[in-house]
Amino acid sequence: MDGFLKNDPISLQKDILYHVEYTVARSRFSFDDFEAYQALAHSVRDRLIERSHDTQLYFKRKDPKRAYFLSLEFLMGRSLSNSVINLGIRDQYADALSQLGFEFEVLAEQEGDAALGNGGLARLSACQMDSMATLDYPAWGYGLRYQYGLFRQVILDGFQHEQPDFWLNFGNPWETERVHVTYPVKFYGTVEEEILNGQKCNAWNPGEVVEAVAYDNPIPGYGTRNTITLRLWAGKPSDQRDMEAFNTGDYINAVVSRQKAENISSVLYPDDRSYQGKELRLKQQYFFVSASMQDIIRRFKDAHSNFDEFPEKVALQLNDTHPSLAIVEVMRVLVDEEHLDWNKAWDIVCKLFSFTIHAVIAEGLEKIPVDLLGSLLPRHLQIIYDINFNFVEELKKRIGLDYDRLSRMSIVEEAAVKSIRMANLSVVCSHTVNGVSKVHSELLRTKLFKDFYELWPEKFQCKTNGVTQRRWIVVSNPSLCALLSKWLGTEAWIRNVDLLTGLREYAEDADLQQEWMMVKKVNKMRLAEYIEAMSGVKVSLDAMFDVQTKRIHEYKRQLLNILGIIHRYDCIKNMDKSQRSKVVPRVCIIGGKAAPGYEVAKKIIKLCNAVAEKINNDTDVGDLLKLVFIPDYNVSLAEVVIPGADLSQHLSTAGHEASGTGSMKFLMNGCLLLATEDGSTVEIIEEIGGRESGKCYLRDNSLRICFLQFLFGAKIHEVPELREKGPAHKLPLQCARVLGLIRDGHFGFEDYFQSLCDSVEGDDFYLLCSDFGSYLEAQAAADKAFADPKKWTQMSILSTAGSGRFSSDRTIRDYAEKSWGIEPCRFPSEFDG
Ligand code: NBG
Repeated sequence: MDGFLKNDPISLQKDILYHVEYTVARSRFSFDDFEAYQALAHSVRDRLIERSHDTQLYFKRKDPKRAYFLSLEFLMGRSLSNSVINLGIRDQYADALSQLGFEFEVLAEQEGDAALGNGGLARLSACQMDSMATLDYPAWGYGLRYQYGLFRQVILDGFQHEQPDFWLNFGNPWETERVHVTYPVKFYGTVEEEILNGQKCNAWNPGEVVEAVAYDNPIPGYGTRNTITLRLWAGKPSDQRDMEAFNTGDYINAVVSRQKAENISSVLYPDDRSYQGKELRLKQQYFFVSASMQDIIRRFKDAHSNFDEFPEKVALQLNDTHPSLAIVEVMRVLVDEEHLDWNKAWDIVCKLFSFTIHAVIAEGLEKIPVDLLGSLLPRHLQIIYDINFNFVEELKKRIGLDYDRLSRMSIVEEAAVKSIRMANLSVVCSHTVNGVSKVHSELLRTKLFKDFYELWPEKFQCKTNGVTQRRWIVVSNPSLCALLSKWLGTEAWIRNVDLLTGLREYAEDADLQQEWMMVKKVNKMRLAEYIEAMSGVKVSLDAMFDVQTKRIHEYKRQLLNILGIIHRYDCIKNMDKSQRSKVVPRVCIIGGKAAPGYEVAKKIIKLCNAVAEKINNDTDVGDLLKLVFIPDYNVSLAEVVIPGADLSQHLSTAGHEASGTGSMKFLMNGCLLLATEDGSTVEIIEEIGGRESGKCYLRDNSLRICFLQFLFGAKIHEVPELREKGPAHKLPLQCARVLGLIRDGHFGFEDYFQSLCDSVEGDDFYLLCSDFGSYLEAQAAADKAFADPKKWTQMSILSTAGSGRFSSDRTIRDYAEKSWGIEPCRFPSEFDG
C-alpha cells in the first residue's frame, strides 16, 4: 500500500491549508510567505513520515544487517526542495501553490540552513545520507542536535565577525521529537569492583546523568519509497539523580544545575581542524556515542538475544575520530553490562567498526589528555588501558622490542601531557581504515599510519569521496537538469549517474553547445543578481566567473588567489587602451568562513575585502576585473554560486587536501578547474583529462595544461625539497611586486597586512612564492581558453559528462560492499511499476 496521502494538486492544497490553520495556527484566508512555507514544510513532512514508517517496518520485518553512520557533524542545508524532488512531487506542489497565489521558489527561500557542521567532512556526511537512502541501504545516521549551528559570518569594514546561529528560533518543521526515545548518559564518578554471581566485575557509579532525547530527521531517497532517518540527540535534564538536591531544599541550584544538561548539545565547535583538550567537546562526543550505542543495542536486542550475531546485524561507521569512543563504549557495555568475557567482547568489537579519516597531517589527529578522560569517563580510561596493554603485548610478539615503533603505535602517548591517541585507537579496533582519495589513502599507508599498514595491510582501503547529483545538479541547477535529461533522453542519470558519459558524443554538437551556453547564462544571471543585491557591485555576464569558495585556510591558499588578482589588477593598470581591449574580463568570487580564533585566516578575509574595495572602485579597470567576497558562505549559497561559475579554483599546496569535494560539485555543473594536483583532483584528471577526448599537454614540468583543467604548481613529491630550499632564492619578480604593493599601503591597513607578506617572503611554508609563476601561467591559459567560447563550452560539457565517478552513490556502494557488508533493502512501491 502506498499510503494515505494523495499527491494531486487539490489534495496538496487542502493539506497546506490544513497546516496553515491547525499547525501554524493562522487563518487559512490570511497568511504570509513564511507561514506558507511552514505549512508547506509540514505537509511535506507528513509524506516523509509515512514513508519513513513504511521503511522502518519493512527493515524490521526483513531484519537485514544495518549500517550506522556516526558523525558529529552533518551539514544538511535546506530540506524543502531536496525533499519534494526526491519524493517526485515538486511540480504537483508548485501547481498547488500557484493556485493558492504562492510561488514555490519564493517559499523555498524562506527556509534557513541546518548548518550542524563546519566544512568538507560535514557536507560529505549529508551527501552520503542522500546516497544511502537512494540506494535503498538499511542505514541510519546518528549525530548531535546543536541548538547553535556554525556561526553566521558578518563582514564589517572588511573584517569577519561571528554571530550565533540560533537556527531553531522559528522551529524546525522537518524534525520529530521522540519523547519516548531517551537514554541516560553517565559522566564522572568512580569505578568499583564488585562481585556478581561469583564473578569480578566493574561498576561505574556516575557523578552526573544527562538524558539524551532523539530528534528524527527523515532522509528520502530519490526514485524509491525508502526514507531513512538521521537521528540527532539533544541533552535534557535527567530525573535520576536530582531528588536529593530537591529534598535538601536547594531548589534554585538544583534547577540551575539541571539546565546545564541542555548545554551539552548546545553549540557546535567552529574549528574544522582541531578540538584538542576541551572538556565540553569530549562530553559531546561521549554523549552522542553513548545514546547512539544504547539505541543500536536496543534495536538489536528487540530481535536477537545472542551477541555473537551482533556483527552480522550491525556495521558501525566512524566518521573521523570524533565518534571513536564508541569502540570503548561497546566494549564497556558488553563486558560490564552484558557480562561477556573480555576476549569474546573484543572479538565482537573488532568486527564492527569501519573508520574513515579526513586528516592529512599527524598534527591534525585528535588526542585526549588522560587526566580529562579519566575524570569524565573513568571506566573508559581503564578499558582503553586494557585494550592498549593487550595490543602492545601482541605487537611485541609480532615486531619484537622495537621500542620506537612500539611507542609510535601505542594508543597511549607518554609525552609531557599524557594522552590517548584517538586515531591509533580507531585503527587498532577497526576492520577497515579508509582514505578519502587515492592520494590520501597512499599517504595513510606510507606516512600517517605506516607502522600500522605494515602490520595490517589488508585493513587499508581507498574510498574516494563523492557528492550527490540530486542536490548539486537536480536541486541547485534545474535548467541543467532539464537539459541533461533532454539530451540523454532519460532522467535515469539521476539514480545512475554513469549515464552522464553519454553526453560525450554530443560535446561538439552546435545545438547542445548553444543550449549549454544559455543554461550557464541563466545561472550566471542568478548569481550576478545575488552579488548586486548583496554588495551593490554590478558584474558583467560576459566576464569569466571565477570562484574559490571553501573554508579559509592557509593551506587552501586563498592568499595565492588574492595575490594573483592584485597582479592582474596591476597589469591592467599598466596597459594602454589597445592592450586593455584584449583582456578577458573576470569576476573573481571568494567566499568562506575562518575559524573564530584563526588570526591569519581572518587577515586573508580582510585583505580580500580591501583589495575588492580598491579594484571595484577603479574606473580605469571597469568591467575588466571585479572582486567580490561573498559573506556567510553556506550550503544554500553554494547552490547559487556553483552553477553560476565558469572556472573554479582549488589551490591547496600539494599534499595538504585529503580529498576536496567542492571541485566535484563544480565539475558536475560544467565548471573548469584551475587546480594543483592534490587530493581528488588527481582522480578528476585521470577521469577527464586523460580520456581520448582530453589530451594532456605537457609544456614543461611546472605547467601541465590538460584539456579540461588548468593545472599548476609543485607536485606532492616535490614539496619537501622546495621547503628545504627555502624561499629566498625563488621570490619571483611578479610576486615581489605584488607584496610590495600591499606593504606600501595600496590597499590600506599596511601595518595589519605586513605579517601576511612576511609569511610569504619568510619561510613560505605553503609555497606561494615557488608556485606563483606557474599559477599565473595557468591563469593565462584559462583566459586564452575562455576567449574561444565554442572550445570552452565543449570543455564544460565534457566536465559534466565525466563527473559521474565523483558521485557519492559510487562511494556509498563501495562502503556497503567493501566495509559494511550490507545489501539494499527496498520497500516495494509504486516506483517498481
Ligand atoms: C575535510 C578535508 C577535505 C575532505 C573532506 C571530506 C574536514 C575536517 N576535513 O579534503 O579537509 O574532502 O574532509 O573527506 O572537514
